[in-house]
Amino acid sequence: MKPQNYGFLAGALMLLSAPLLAQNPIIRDNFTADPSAHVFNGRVYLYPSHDIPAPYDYNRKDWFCMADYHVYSSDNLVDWVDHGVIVDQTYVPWVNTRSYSMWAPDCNVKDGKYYFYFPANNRIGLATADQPYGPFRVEEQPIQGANGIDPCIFIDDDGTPYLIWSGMGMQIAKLKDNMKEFDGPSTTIQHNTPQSGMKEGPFMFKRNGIYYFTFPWAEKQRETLAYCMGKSPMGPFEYKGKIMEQSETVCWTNHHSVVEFQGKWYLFYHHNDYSPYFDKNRSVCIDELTFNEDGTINLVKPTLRGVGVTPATREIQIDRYSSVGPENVKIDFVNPDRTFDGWKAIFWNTTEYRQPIYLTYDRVDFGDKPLKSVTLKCHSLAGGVIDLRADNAQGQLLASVTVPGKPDWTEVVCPLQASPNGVHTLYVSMRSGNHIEIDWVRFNP
Ligand code: FUB
Repeated sequence: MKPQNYGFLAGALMLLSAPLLAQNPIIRDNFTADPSAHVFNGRVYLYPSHDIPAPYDYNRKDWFCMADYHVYSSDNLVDWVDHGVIVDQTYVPWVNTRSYSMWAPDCNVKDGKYYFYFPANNRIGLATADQPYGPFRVEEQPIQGANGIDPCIFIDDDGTPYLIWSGMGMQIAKLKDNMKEFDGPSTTIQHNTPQSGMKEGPFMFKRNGIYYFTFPWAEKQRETLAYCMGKSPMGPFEYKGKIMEQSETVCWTNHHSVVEFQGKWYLFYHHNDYSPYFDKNRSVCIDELTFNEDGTINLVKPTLRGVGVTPATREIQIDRYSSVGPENVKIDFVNPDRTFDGWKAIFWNTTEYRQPIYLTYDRVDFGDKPLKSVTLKCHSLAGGVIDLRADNAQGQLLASVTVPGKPDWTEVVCPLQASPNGVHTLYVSMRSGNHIEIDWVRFNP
């Protein structure tokens, strides 16, 4: 079997792969960056790049290192299926098989065929498939004339395809129907920004007849996400502002895409959540994007909670909180040596209680049948009591869970006093104790 034929397994894997849970970051077992999201046949497909720690045969230990691409999909933005590897650096005849330079890709559909564009060695390659999850067949040659990185494939409502990439400036070229040759010369996208600063990662979308040309832009220390609006994909474009400010922590890059799904708009972006000390191992996040009447975009503030509704019967990772009391709740890795194990919420107190010591996690679906008990994965040397309420501090008390004093993590099961119907915020507070760590909370039927 030729290497590029491994993609034939991808479709079959769809049903076998274990779903991954939501919250930010959305993919919790691999580093994922440069997210390109699209809706195909009512399902969201995510084509990120895939950061890996540098292997022995790659000596740039401090740089981006990417050997292949996976595709993920979801029908609710909460559960993500990993369809496996669709393209690897060893499948591409013109790529140095140890260059680990498979940077930000994009994919789109035209006339029932899926076109996956990827950069490597400053050129842009193409792979095609009949399904969004593959198998993808890699073209023998890169796209002639496209020198650079970060391809975006935008298809206008009339079916005209445009390839946009970051080269000497932001470039755009109309493509022929074969999707691999320019239909006319490429041009630099005319747009204005208030000051200079490196730009890359172009992403174009259209809403209500307006074309949005969006890009990461390092006008200060780190990359922000910025946007321009225009009347044609070829420009000119007028700068309108930021979609996201630079990260508060040390992730130098950001990279994004924008998608409409089930009547809402979403921003996919990345941050180095699972790799706080090395910003080239990044993770994809999602937050909602909203527009004003005139089409301008409201600034998106990154959240831990992310998007989507979490079923109460799943392990609810309350460390991905939606709000937190002003002090006395800290978030830390469960195991700093294995960051994909995720985080824990630490409720702590010193001498006197400065109540309330709490956090909230919104959009929990309790369903329409009463739930019977709750399990807390927790750890406390001295023990204490955690209260779980619906909605807020005054809300219905669901359970007061006694956390035993123990040296190890334990799963405590406690009967529920009440079980609400439908979607509620979960309010979690420490009633007594001075240090209780919680990994997750799960309600049981
Ligand atoms: O992922 C490698 C590079 O980092 C991408 O090509 C850029 O957009 C930046 O995210």
